Amino acid sequence: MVAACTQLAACNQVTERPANTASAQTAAKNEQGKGAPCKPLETREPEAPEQKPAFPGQTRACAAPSNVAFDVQVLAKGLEHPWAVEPLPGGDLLIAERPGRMRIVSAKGEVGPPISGLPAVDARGQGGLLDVALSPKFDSDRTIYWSYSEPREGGNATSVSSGVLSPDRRRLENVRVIFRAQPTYDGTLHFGSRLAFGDDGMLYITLGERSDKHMRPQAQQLSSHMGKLIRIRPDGSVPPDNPFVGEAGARPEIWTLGHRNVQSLAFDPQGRLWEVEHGTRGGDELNLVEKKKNYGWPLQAYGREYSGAPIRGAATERPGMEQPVYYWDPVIAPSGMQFYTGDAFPAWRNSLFIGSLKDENLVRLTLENNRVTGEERLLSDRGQRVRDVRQGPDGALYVVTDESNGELWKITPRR
Ligand SMILES: [Ca+2]
Ligand SMILES: [Ca+2]
Repeated sequence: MVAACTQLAACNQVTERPANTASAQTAAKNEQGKGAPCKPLETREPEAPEQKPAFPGQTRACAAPSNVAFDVQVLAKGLEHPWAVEPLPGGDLLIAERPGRMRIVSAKGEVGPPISGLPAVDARGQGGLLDVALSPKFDSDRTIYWSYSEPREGGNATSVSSGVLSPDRRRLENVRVIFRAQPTYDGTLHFGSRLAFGDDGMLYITLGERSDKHMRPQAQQLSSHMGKLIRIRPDGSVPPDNPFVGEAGARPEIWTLGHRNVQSLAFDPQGRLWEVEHGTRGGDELNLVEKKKNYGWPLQAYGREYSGAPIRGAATERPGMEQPVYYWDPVIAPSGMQFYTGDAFPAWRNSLFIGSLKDENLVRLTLENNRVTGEERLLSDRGQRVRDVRQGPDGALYVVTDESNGELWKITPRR
């Protein structure tokens, strides 16, 4: 049973950041440039100590304490492995829970009942109900999109469905599957996936490569959706300007290739698409996503196998493959991301927020000229796996935690 925080005062928990003298701007300047010394945020031993970055600043960016004081309000508890939080117009929050439920939490923290009408999910392992996204025209069409591991004959794979939220917000109607990743595979790992709409009106979908060694090469094969970013119209049809349309044997929905397992996707304020993907041990990656490009996996990668062995056949640099803008060693296990554009936190404007499952915190990056200039970790005191982070219409940040008793947090400037 999900218990709402009916008395907000009782649910509120306040976090104050420790005071720091350096500002984010100072740290960023140090890194940008002129050879001035900088203290990297990451000081732990690397997991792949032999690897070298392709350019300065590709890993271990300067510590960039923003010295922003904020409150964390626990809006809801008792959510079962929430995978996505999507702010609705007006301030309520749409939540996806991995076992296969979607529900609305009101702006005041009242947890609504599961919304009916969703298709079945295969919730074993990393599977289940994954991301949700609102139609760009949600105000008029009330349409919701969601990704999930779809149980199929012979296994499962990631699919995306759309449905219209009923006026009483209790049901999804006109539900239809608009995308089915191929091939079907009998496994429980690396489904991706995040959804994001571009200014071009297209829906971008991230997919994993299903993890098992014999599946990995499919990330480089255009005949497979595995390990790809997908671009489709909201009705599921293929836009004619996709890069592999008309290429024999290629799946026309593919936008980019060579991805491992992407659970973070967001457009920046300039309209460019970025993703963060789960790498091997010592190789989580931030990438700027551009049409038709090859992001390397499994031929180009940072990190090692989780067994500690080298990745057979992989190098950290290969011609024709994109370098990550940034990589984490040790890994953070990234999920969810948001470029901050609100007015509530002027010091955080243009920062990139990324959830960390493994380190149980919220990563904040500063970027300049497509390079990471600073890194900060927030919410570390709470000890919960951060699964998704989104900005609300009020400029607050909303976070859900990947726990059996998962929570929804609202982050606002300290009163
Ligand atoms: Ca989402
Ligand atoms: Ca890569």
